[in-house]
Parts: sequence; C-alpha cells; structure tokens
Amino acid sequence: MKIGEYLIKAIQETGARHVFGIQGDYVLNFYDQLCKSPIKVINTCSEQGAGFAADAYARTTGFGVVCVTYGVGGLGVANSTAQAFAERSPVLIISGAPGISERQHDPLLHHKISSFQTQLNVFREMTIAQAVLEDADTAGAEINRVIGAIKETKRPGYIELPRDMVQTETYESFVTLTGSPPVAQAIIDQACRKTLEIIARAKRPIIIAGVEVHRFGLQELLLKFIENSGLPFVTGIMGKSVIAENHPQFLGVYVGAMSPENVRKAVEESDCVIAIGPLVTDLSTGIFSHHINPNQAVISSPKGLFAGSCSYPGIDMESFLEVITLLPQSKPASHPINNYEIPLFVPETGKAITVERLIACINSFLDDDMVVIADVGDALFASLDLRVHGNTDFLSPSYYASLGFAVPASIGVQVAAPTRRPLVLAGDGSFQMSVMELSAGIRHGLSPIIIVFNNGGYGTFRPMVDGAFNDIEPWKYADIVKIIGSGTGYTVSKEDELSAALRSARKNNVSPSIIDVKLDKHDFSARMKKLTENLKKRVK
Ligand SMILES: Cc1ncc(C[n+]2csc(CCOP(=O)(O)OP(=O)(O)O)c2C)c(N)n1
Ligand SMILES: [Mg+2]
Repeated sequence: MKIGEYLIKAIQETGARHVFGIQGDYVLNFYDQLCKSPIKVINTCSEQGAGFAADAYARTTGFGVVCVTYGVGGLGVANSTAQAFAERSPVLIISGAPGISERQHDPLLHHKISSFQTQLNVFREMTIAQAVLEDADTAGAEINRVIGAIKETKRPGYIELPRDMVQTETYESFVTLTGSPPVAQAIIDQACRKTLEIIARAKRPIIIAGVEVHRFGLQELLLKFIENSGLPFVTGIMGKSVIAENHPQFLGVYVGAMSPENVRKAVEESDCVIAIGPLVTDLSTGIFSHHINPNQAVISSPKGLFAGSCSYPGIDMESFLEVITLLPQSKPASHPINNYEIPLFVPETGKAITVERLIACINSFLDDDMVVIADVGDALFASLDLRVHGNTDFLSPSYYASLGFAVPASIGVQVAAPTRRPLVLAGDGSFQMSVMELSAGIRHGLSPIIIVFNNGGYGTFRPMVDGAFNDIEPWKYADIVKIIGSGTGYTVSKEDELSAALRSARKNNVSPSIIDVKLDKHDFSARMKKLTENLKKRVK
C-alpha cells in the first residue's frame, strides 16, 4: 500500500471522519489522496484555526487530525498543538515536507527554517511521539507507533510526510503499545479496599471530578462511583461538565478562592478529598489559593493512585474506578446535596446588561443540545457558574489559555456532532483574533451562536495594569456576517434585546449567529474580580 493511503487508512481506524487544515505544495499530493478518500477535508482560514478545530473535534470524538504544509503551516499549528499537549487532547498533526530527493546539498527551499530538522525539533517539545516517514520499509510501523502513542496518552503526535514518499509503497504493520506493564489484580483490589476504608473513616468526603476522566473515557465509571457512594462532587475548572452539572450530587466548580462560598467550604472543610484525574494548575486553583490537605486526599491519575500516606504507582484511573465501583460503599447520610434549580431569567425592559445578568440569561437559555465553548477572559470565568446539561458540554482552553480557541472550536464540535449546537462565549479581543474561522462554518452549513462579551478591549488586564494597550478597535461585530457572506447579527445592550436576540438565534439552524453584547468596560464577574486580585500580586 502507498504511504499516503496507509496513513489515510490509519486515520479512518481511529474513528476520525474529518481532517482540518490548509494545503500547500509540500502536502498537495496527500491532500489529493485525502479528498479522494471517505475522509472529508475541512479547510479553515488559518492553520491555528485548523489546529483548534481539530483539538475540539478530538475533545468531542476522541481523536482529531490536522494536516498542513511545511514551515509556514507547521509552525502555524505549533500554538494549537502546544495547547493540545498541555490540556491532553489527542490530535494527530500531519505536515507535508520537502521530498527526500530534494534535500541533497542542503538547498534553500521555500518554507525551510534553518535545517530540515528544525520543524521536527519544535514538535519534539510539544508532542508525545514523532515520526518522519523517510523510510518506506518502516513508514507503516511508524504511523502505527505515533497513532498508538496518541491514543494511549491522549496527547498530540506528529507525522512529517516528505512529498516524494506519498506514493511510495510501504508494508502493513501492527500497533505495539508501549504502556507500562499491568499491576497485579490482587494489588489493585487491596489498594481499593484500603482507599474505601479511608473514605469510610472520613466525616465529610467529597469527590473532585477532573478533566482526565473525560480524556480517558471514564465518565460512566466515575458516575457509577459517585452514585454508589452517594458523595457530593465538584469539578475543577478544566473538568467542568465532565459529569453533567444537573446531577443532584453536583455542588459546583471549585477554583480555590475563586469559588462560590458553599463550594469552597465543602472542599476545604472536607477531611477526605477524592480527586479523580485532576490537573492542578494556577488558573484551576485561583492562582494556588486552594486549601486541600494532601495527607487526607485520595488522588487517582493516569500515573497511579495516592491514598493518604500510601502510593500505588501504575494503578491507573480505570483500574481504580472499575474495582472501587464493585466494592460495597458505606453511604454517608449527612452530605450537602445540591437542590439547585436554574432560575428563570425574566428580562427587565430597557435595563443595561451586566456580566452577571448575561450569565443568568444564558443559563436559562441553555438546552440539552447545546455545547458551551468559552474563550479565555471573562467569558470563561463568568461562565464557570453556568449549569451545562450534558457530560462534557463545556469546552474551554482553561489551562494553556490561548485566546482565539472558541470560534474555530465550534466548527470542530459541530462537524463532529452535527446535531449539537455550539454556543460560543468570546470576549471582543478573542473574537477579533478568530472570527474569520466562521467562514468554514458557513461553507459547511454550521450554526454556532456566538455571544461577544464586548467590553471594549482586553478587560482581564484592566484591574491589574490599565493603559491604551488594553483598548481595541470597536468593530461592528454584528455586521461581520455581511462580509463573511451568511448568518445573522444582533447588537444588544439591554436585557430585553438580549433575550429576543437569543430566541431568534436559536431558530436559525443553518448559519452562524453573532450577538454583540455591549458591556461596561469595568464590569467583571465575581470570579474574575477574585482572580485578578490574586494575579495582580504576581504581576507586580
Ligand atoms: C493568544 C493569546 N494572546 C494573548 C493572551 C493574553 N490575554 C489573556 S486575556 C486577554 C484579553 C482578552 O480580551 P477579551 O477576549 O476581550 O476578553 P476580556 O479580557 O475582555 O474578558 C489577553 C490579551 C492570551 N491568553 N492568548
Ligand atoms: Mg474584552
């Protein structure tokens, strides 16, 4: 089989049905092969947009692919790949490259940086496995190795395909996973029993559902553990919605000092925090303002299980959850259980919109079909208080925090799941960085609803250090649909206008809707205020 065909077959075996990207002469032949295959190519306006769309596709389906040309395209997806690495998103990056036969005497070929190794070296820093398909005998095995590593670790992998290798024959090969040897069942059973004893001794245990539960597809198992144990649970900022937030045992999102008081107390006054697959980052802890006693915690991660003073390396989350859900639980009676009901939003006619009321309005607007995608800025921090309806119905780059994720991510989400409705929450700054990616949405008949939190600039920084560098040009966001060619735009500044725009946008399921929400330049959510107070101390 030809190397290009082999790669396409391997992509299909991952379950991916779409590839995002932009071609160039170093990848043109492979694009041609892709377009003749059952895989659908989704062209974006920029490589970064393709990378973010593939990342969101991976978060939605379990595997995403982005395909670009050499140098200009490769480095164009470096930032989105860095985010996928940091936030554990299984994305395959395919880059075309100059042919092996073109490299003699080290010529200056367009898109080359300093050597034919430079791009590979860059990607070594941000992917879990890399392969340059320069040897026909090993190309098949190399493709399997990289894809196997992505699937195993949920981190991105990199394949470079020299253009003269696309049509070269390679051999069928089998995947060999490199994972660590399994831990003996008797040790897992013993560790889980001990862990249950620790939980049973505690007076106020609480579960933190982390993002890696989603990445490793363990949501059903975790839900079983939560329900068998009867314990309340929270999520972290990255794990938001890992288990549907309308679950009666869900208390809210814990972000250290940035948390609502009831959530903060439930976690910090707990004598046994059971954290499953968390990523502990500065933003997820409200700039390390969390208070959790590690000696009283149970932590299950892909690396191992840590319970009190015992550590069991190699017992991964799945082994832990599988056993612990089978063991009898002692249901404690006196835990805080959430009886939260989403308050109906009643707009006050003529009243100026605030961030708090905007979130209240969105909260009552959400339905079971919607996937909320929040960009960095107050769009993210304010929306931590939304109650999304389904598992992983909230996506956000809340660790690496690259602006401009949400719009292209909405393309990735709706291509992956056409019956879902992406609801994009983006600041005016992040929207300006990414709006052109709506073009792919129009081309493929997608219908994201985009709410622009228009506070006249880079609001996040105003409470820290303000200056003209925080102001941006006041675009007419609602008119952008006219330039891109399709969709409906709304400009709103009053509560009743917002409600009406959302109702109207919901009805438009054939093209994008943009709602420009005019906010006061100094209006921030309560969470954002606490975050910037803590961040300010570090900036100085
Ligand atoms: C790609 C990128 N560039 C710069 C930043 C730094 N940054 C973080 S928040 C922010 C301001 C974002 O403005 P906007 O999207 O309007 O949101 P707001 O802060 O107003 O809520 C900037 C520039 C970043 N996170 N990502
Ligand atoms: Mg802004």
